[in-house]
Amino acid sequence: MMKKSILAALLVFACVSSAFAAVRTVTLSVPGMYCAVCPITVKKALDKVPGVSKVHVSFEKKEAVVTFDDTKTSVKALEEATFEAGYESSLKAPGAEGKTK
Ligand SMILES: [Cu+2]
Repeated sequence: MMKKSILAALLVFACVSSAFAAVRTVTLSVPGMYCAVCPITVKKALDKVPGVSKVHVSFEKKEAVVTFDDTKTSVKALEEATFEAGYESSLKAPGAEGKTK
């Protein structure tokens, strides 16, 4: 009886922790892109990061929308990847969208 409840508790814990291990989508601001080839370089750099499943880079918006598994990589690793490729990037704060310059 006791053992079973411990097992049940472990199972619940496993479910909870896998719920935290979520696929996240973040928007990175990449202000250093100045021509149409830049987004391709940025996309390639982000695609190479393990755990990244989807990358969409917009030259017009100067941003990269990245979908990744946060158990395999982090926003910091993504920023480092673009930096390695020659572009500084930073996480766009939610709500910064549509902000006038
Ligand atoms: Cu360029």
